[in-house]
Amino acid sequence: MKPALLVMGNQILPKEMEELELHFDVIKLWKERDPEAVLQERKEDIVAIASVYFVPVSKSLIDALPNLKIISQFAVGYDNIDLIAAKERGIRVTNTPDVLTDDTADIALSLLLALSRRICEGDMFVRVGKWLNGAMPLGNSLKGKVAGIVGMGRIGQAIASRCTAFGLEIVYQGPRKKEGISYRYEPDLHKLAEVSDYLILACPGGASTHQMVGSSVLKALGSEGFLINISRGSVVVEEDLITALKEKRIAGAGMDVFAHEPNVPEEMVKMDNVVLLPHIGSATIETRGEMGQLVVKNLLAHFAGLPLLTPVV
Ligand code: 8YV
Repeated sequence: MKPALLVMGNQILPKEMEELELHFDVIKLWKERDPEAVLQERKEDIVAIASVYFVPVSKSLIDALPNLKIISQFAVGYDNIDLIAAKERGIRVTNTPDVLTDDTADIALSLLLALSRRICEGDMFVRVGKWLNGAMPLGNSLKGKVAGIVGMGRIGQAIASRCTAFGLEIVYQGPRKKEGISYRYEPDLHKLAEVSDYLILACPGGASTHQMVGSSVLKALGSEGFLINISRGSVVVEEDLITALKEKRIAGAGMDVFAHEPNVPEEMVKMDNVVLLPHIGSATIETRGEMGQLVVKNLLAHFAGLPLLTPVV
């Protein structure tokens, strides 16, 4: 009998899903009409979870599955998983780092360019025929501007090297100065915002960064500053951002992530000083395939008694 694997959301591509089905009795929870009943019925069999960032793997779910051994997350971020509860039970957790770094950094730069050079606005300007009546407003050049990067991990570093290529100066913030990184470190988020033309959030989600960017940080960023978020919606106080944008206390925002995805605040949708994306940092065929491969390989390694490829705990 194949071991039972609970898949929480519909993001793994067909090829990797087929591989999972070859080795596991796959329960596709998002397809079930009564997920609670399925969990109740299968709770003793489930030994593994393949999780997605937008469905919580809570303590109560972990506690409800007495034979759970591993949670293989289809994402680099794992703030949806109760790690303490997993650790307590000796349940292993894996994620999908590295393979999505470049694509996610590319999305940060796409937002940065779209904002500074008014790309979305320009596209609309042509489509609706406004060009026939004259030129559109000017954008801002990047050369010599400061990118303040919050979180100098793998993705932060990839964003920094791209920004450097565009002539931006880099300053970064995080819990500590990083060994071997020569960019200027600014431990204070407010001070970082003050010196930044573009404040780019590339930190992990979770308790340590929860609502870290609110009205006072946005005030420090100032009326010429742009906010870019490719990390987690939970890092920003969305109401404060809406107010700052409405009152033009910041110049604009580029958002790939939101507090209550897939819901985007209606007020934001109506604004023209924002660029909004549907959480597509890792959304390429190549990267989603590699992420799926890591999910499969971590699960197979675990059940073969081999070391995990990308363990979190
Ligand atoms: C999602 C992400 O994983 O990796 C992360 O932490 O936020 C994204 O790459 C992706 O949308 C797949 O769920």
